[in-house]
Amino acid sequence: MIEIKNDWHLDEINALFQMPFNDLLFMAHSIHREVFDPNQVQVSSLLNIKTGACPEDCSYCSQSSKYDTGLEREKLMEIDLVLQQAQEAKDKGATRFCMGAAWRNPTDKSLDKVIPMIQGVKAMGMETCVTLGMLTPTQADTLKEAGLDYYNHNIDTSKEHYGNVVSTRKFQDRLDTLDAVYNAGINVCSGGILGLGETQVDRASMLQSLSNLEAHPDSVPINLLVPIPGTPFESVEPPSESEFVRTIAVARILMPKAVVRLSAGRLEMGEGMQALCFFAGANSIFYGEQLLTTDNPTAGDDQALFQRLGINR
Ligand code: SAM
Ligand code: DTB
Ligand code: SF4
Repeated sequence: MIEIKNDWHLDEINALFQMPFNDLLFMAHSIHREVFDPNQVQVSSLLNIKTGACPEDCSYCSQSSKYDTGLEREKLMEIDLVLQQAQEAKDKGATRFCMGAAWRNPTDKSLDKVIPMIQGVKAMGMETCVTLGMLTPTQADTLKEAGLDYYNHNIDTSKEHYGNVVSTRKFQDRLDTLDAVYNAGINVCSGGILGLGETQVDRASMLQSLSNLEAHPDSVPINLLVPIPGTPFESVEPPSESEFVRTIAVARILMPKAVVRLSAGRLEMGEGMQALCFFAGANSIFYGEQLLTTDNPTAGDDQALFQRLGINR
């Protein structure tokens, strides 16, 4: 019987991180197998519907107005173009379409423009996800009424390290939006980034915050920082490969029923590392040539990878 716990202690999580690698992977994979088909990986496609000029100062992000990253700002995309891209993603095999906007929070007026995009994508038969920044409870209810399936809002790192990464909002602001999304009845997608100069204890603390939410997130993206020239974190030392895989394994153990997404950073990962992540409990990826502003493996490369590993979508 798989036990779902919402009261993980930091010591327990640190102890998981300290286990011998093979023991940790065996434990995580055993849980993974009990809950999921171990050979199935869900695929989501991403589209940035509003690029750049974001007022927040997230030290990892290409879209913050505070750093000169050479990114050209663009207005909110026209709906026809969004739906065309969604159709292309569907034709390539994506089952969920996630639309992102470089906003601190949406205004009610801008939210009104996103709603027909959600409805249009849903009408194509794909699951819908958006990531638009902070939401009020009323805005979350509006999105639920529009039929939104998932809202992505990452806590990014530990509450202790948060102030070293972002200064324009508080960790608690992120939790408040997650509460609003959960209370509206929308599936919660929340995870973080490795490679922000955090310690292993920060990684444990980040996973503790996620696993001790009122309910575990339905989806937990684990991103490897894509270093962006011009941002304060452009040359931060990345975590070792085994440390990244460990984090996936611990996420799987703490949140057995969550879909753990091996998210940004896969272009830097070889076949072996991605295979280990899938073994450790990752069962979703971003699929398609582009993440938000950076590149991702091509759909063809991922199809070939899945074929070599015997993975189905
Ligand atoms: N502006 C909204 C927000 O921050 O909530 C939504 C879009 S934002 C780009 C979505 C998430 O992408 C961030 O929370 C962060 O976890 C991730 N992200 C952004 N830049 C990244 C990078 N360079 N490498 C890895 N993940 C990144
Ligand atoms: C998430 O956890 N990762 C995605 C998605 N949610 C929105 C974003 C990754 C962004 C990588 C850097 C870029 O392309 O700008
Ligand atoms: Fe803005 Fe989101 Fe980038 Fe932060 S992560 S700067 S909120 S687009």
